[in-house]
Amino acid sequence: MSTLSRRGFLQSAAAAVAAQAQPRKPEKPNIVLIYADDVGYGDLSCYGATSVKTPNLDKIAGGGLRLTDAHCTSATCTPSRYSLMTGEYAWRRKGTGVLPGDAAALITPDRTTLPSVLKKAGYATGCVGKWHLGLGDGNVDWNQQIRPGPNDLGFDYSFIIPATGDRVPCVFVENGRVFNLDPADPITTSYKEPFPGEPVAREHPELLKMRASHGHDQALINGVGRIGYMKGGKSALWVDEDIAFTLTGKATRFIDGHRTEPFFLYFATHDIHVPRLPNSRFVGKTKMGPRGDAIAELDWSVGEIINALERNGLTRNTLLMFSSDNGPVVDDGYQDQAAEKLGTHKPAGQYRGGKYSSFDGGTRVPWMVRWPGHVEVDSTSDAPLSQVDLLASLAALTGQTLPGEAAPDSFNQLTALLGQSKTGRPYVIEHAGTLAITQQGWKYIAPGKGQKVDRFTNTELGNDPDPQLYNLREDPGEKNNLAAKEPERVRALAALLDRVKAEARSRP
Ligand code: NG6
Ligand code: CA
Repeated sequence: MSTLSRRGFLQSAAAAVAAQAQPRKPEKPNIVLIYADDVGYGDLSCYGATSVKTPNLDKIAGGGLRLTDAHCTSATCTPSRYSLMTGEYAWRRKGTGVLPGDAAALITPDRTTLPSVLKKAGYATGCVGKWHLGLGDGNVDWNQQIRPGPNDLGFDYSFIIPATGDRVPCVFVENGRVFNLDPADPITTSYKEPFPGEPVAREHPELLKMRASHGHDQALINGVGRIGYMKGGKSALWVDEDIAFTLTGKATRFIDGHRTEPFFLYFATHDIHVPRLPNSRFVGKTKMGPRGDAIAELDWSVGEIINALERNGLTRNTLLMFSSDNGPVVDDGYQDQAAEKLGTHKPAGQYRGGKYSSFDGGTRVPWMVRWPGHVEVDSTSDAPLSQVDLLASLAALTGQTLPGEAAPDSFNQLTALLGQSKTGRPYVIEHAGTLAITQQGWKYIAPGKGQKVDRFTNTELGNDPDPQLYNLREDPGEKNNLAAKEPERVRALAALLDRVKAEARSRP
């Protein structure tokens, strides 16, 4: 028995003695979900990376479960987050692609959401970090209370990046109000036209500390070109190099402030999305340049969360999870030497493709789960799991029944999530340019239009006008298309996919 599993065994034995002494209370562990941005399956040392060390992330894995066939629902941010929050595949709805920073709220306040379910169960709910699910009614005024937003969808507290680090407005919003805004310097944004007198990145390359490799040539803020234009709000602008500190501080403060009641914290980091500008404390921590150093910064943030739980005596009673919103990308639009300095590092591990791709690298992401005494230490599971299942699984954990129309694609996979069952969901649907479905190790990618390799990011997208079929157990790298040899399997998987598409709900 390893030291870790022995400790786990002793802890469970102690818990069993305590359970005999007292009547069992309903289980309401605190729930912390650390949701990173663009972290690939191979980016953490606990998933095989050697060019970067992630001791804090490895601590979650060592103290719990490492899932090896876990997927976000889409190969980009907005649709994955939409599914996480609503338990519905984003591709069922129009307008769920990568959103601009001035987009209206995608999720309406009448919907059942992950935080609303936990709030109903008596949890204090907090959202810190990247949102990217739209805000307001489509005509957002950054100088007023902004609604709807996270606080209308079940979060008691929110401190967010409205969209992404590379999209305007480059300000935080706390409980619907721009953080540190000077009312005398109001904010206006536009995704169409520049504002006269405001610097534009494509006109002032000499002012840039990091140049774009594609796009990112509009508003010039903190020496970085962004997507979209903005004016005003000078006192509220974030400093990219401090984002991790600001967000981590808000997240740990939320934990400190709620130590005496059950809480749910959704901590959505900016790392390791572009622009990658880690704090000077992390610059040079790896040989991979800003992308590797951003992983080191992410690991520091995770360590701070672990410490906050520890110092409040909450480690044992907290279900702590880590995952990512889509697969990895190397060059995502800035000249940050991510490709040049990659060396032997494999961001998607043995899988093909990455962010934007229908190949497994697009959605197969790290997912670790730690809950001392409930999840076996230092364990792994290849149970197929999708982030769309989190809503129904946590509803089950907190003893709730979902209304019929809620979370239409979310399966209760609580036992798989805790490593108690290795079965997992019966099939997994992956969404990028086209849809793919995996069942018992066989993956079908529906015919897809468009380029095979993205000319900006150099990602293999998995698009092919012909159907593709891969045996992931023998060919995890999706190199050998068996569709022509196995027409029956292609037909069966395509039919299953069509059925799920045709129904408005797939939840059993
Ligand atoms: C792309 C951006 C990319 C990133 C992505 C969204 C360009 C050229 N590329 O359009 O940098 O922002 O959108 O990423 O602008 S996500 O993780 O939020 O989905
Ligand atoms: Ca992302």
